Amino acid sequence: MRIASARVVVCSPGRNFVTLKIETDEGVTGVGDATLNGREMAVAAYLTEHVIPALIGRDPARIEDTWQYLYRGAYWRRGPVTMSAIAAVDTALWDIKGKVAGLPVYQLLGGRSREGVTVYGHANGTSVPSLLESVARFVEQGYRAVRIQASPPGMTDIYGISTAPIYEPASSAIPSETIWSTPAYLDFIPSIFAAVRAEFGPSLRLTHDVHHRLTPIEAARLGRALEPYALTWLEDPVPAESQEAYRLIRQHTTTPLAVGEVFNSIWDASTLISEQLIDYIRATVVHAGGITHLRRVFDLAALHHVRTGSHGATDLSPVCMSAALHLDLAIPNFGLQEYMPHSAETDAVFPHGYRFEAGYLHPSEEPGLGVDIDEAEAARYPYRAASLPVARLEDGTMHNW
Ligand code: CS2
Ligand code: MG
Repeated sequence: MRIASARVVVCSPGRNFVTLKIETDEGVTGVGDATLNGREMAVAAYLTEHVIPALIGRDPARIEDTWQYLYRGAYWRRGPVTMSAIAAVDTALWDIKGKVAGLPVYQLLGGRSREGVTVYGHANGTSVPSLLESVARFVEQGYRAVRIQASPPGMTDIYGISTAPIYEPASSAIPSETIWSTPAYLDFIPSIFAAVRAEFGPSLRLTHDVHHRLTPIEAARLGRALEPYALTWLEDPVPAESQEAYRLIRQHTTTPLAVGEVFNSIWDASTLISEQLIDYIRATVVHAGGITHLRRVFDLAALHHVRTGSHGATDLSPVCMSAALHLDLAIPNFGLQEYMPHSAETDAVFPHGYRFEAGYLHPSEEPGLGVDIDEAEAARYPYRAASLPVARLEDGTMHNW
């Protein structure tokens, strides 16, 4: 069997998605997600100009060799654009291998290690009462874990808060600007945990996303203040280009830490994992080189008592979510999977067989990944330029969004 063709589909059913579809000379197809929020066309061009021509005629069964060929062969290693493009090819080849074998991909990865994939939903509010209502809606639906975010008094338009049914931070082509105040935030966040624990008790698993806004010593202070509320994790307290920065946070708090949604290779996380500076690694299939490479990251994590907590925001397509679920089901050190349901338009473009039940997601039992792209449906939603916002401090200094 040979790869006969491959094409990139860019569509925007509510938000932009980049999808690679590979077809073999025997008519077997596979899909891979290549979406990089706000930089979609860079990955689309990378695939079309530099990757697809080299795929034609290759044996689709040689997943590892193709991964190494694309990684080593680029000479310019790593980076989100390169690794998302490699991920899309890798994911599509696993899909094909599953279809050829007549098995769901998790069976090729060693089979089921658990009955279902525990997911967390995103509760948020502009105030503590509206946050409590939002948490209650998730609990009613059966969620066992929720992320909680609320706006500190006086701060509007901050990361993670939305009244829209489908949360989407990317909007205008030129980034919108938001204002950030660390003192207001640090003063406020412990109170939302106190309120949620008082209302919902100790067993609901809770997380919170700082979204890279703090310095290490500020993060240490927040982690310590949150210890009474027994978080499952505190996410991205500081940007992690400096992995060593986490040593300082770790010295001061027992609040578990989760990092990695912007990572694209094992090298981004090697110090964090091997020194056990984090508790959960949040890298994803689409941005971290596909199933093949993410499995390698997760295996390293397993050696150091680090569990997984893959990114699963709506800017990763149902193709990525399907792939993530097969991996989550198979690996020994699964922790928690983020899950934000997509819009009805997105679900129609990407017909998929995974399902939510009683707080768990279950991957499709169909051969392969159990997801596809309906290209006629996708064609109804052309690409629209949209960027993530930026953040400034109150005095105008650029900060991390
Ligand atoms: C986030 C994301 O889900 C998360 O944890 O940090 O929503 C992130 O902001 C987006 O994926 C950025 O595109
Ligand atoms: Mg996050």
